[in-house]
Amino acid sequence: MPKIEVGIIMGSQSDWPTMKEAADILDALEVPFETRIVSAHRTPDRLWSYGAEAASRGLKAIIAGAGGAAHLPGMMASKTRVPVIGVPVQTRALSGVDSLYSIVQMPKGYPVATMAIGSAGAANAGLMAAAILANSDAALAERLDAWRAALSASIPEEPSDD
Ligand code: RP5
Repeated sequence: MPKIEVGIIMGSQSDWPTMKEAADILDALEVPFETRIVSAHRTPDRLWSYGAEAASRGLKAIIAGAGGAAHLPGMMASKTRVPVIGVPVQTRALSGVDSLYSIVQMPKGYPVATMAIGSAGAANAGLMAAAILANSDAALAERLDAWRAALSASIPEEPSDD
């Protein structure tokens, strides 16, 4: 069984289409991960136990996505020293600016590494988690370097009409 070192958590099933972008990146980089629905408001006890056990279970990074009054990443950061990467999920009412502001303005002492709103933010969260793990995993560092080089090589030098 591969060791799970990244947790992807989200406030609701409705966040999964966004958070799947993080999962897809981790799959591509062969980083084992787990996924859980953990809501700050609807399942606070689940949030607390996930945070309490995260470090002792060997998690090295937690990607936390939520929308609206998005307290999940910040509350998780208050409960564990495992780095928390926050993903503001885009909302219908306020386009995700509500999620962003809820996640980014943490008080001094409890950081959340906050990504962009929506799917780009979720994909970048996967890359950020992989980069954290790559500091102590040479094979993963090579895969991440190759992934970045391939992205760079896919960008044409000139625009086209096609
Ligand atoms: C948040 O409320 C979730 O993270 C989700 O983005 C938002 C809406 O949740 P649902 O009403 O779709 O379950 O807690």
